[in-house]
Amino acid sequence: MLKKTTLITGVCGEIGQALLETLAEKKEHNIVTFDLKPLPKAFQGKSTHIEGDILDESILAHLANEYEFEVIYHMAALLSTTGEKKPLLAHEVNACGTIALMEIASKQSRARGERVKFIFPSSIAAYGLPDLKTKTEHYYIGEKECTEPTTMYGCTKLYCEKIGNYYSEYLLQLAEEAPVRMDFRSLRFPGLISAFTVPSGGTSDFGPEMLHAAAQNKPYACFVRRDVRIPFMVMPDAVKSLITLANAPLENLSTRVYNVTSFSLSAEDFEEQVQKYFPNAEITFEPDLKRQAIVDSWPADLNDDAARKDWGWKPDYDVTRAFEEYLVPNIRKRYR
Ligand code: AKB
Repeated sequence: MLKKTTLITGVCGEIGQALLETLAEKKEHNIVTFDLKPLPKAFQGKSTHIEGDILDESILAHLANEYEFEVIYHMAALLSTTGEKKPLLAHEVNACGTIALMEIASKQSRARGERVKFIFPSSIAAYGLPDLKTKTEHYYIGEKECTEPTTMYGCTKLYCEKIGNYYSEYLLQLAEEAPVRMDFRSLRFPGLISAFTVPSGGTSDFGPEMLHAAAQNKPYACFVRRDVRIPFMVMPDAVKSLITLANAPLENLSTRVYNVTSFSLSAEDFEEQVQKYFPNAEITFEPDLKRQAIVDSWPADLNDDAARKDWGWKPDYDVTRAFEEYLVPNIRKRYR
């Protein structure tokens, strides 16, 4: 018999692991997880795990035939730095893989007459500011401004936002009777910081890398200039935002793509926070001009008014609470 299910793709990534932990605790869902890698030991038993490639049609057919999805959290993606090293693969995974999954959500929505929710993490990489002057002048970027991404990762995120909107509002618009369509909802995330995992392949990674290195007494050479500024958020708030958006009544949503953020820090501010808790940290700044240029094209901060107004978004962690109560104690424990 088909079981009503929540699917998490890319579960072995940073957001995927944190999301599985929270959803499994709630015990409200039959959870299926999907990733190229096996589920880490600590998570075994929390979900039915399927190991495979998002581009493998036979695995996708198996998922579609075996389960009735209520919610799909589609976290699988190549991040911005990896995407610049392998742009075609990033396009395949991030764009083609996402559309293949949207097809499943769409077909199941039509077959059951119920809108399958498709929750998609987008990113500040969907923005592209042409120069530092514009970055300073357009400080709190709104969803509709400056969407000229400079990376394959950013292009695929922006593109999938558009396709998600298309699948939710217009797919089969010429059919005699309007079909029941999937329900796409997306969050444009800032740089995310977890106490339990270290990112890889992203360009906002300089923040979390600096902190995790300091906690291990390792020297760290930061790959961006001191003055580079982007918004950040800690992982519990990222998970909270995904679940709150997924549970929000559709009639409250004025858009399908929302900015969310918590605090904005320059690389130097980040260093200051790290030094406050790890005074012996050895941090130097050795900018990599190419990765630097990517971060320069991202906004200094985000305007998340729409999320606050439509579905009550409010981060639990400002910068002080983030370091004092979540990051530092958990990271200290981790490397003790
Ligand atoms: C990356 O750096 O690629 C990601 C992001 C900001 O979306 N962390």
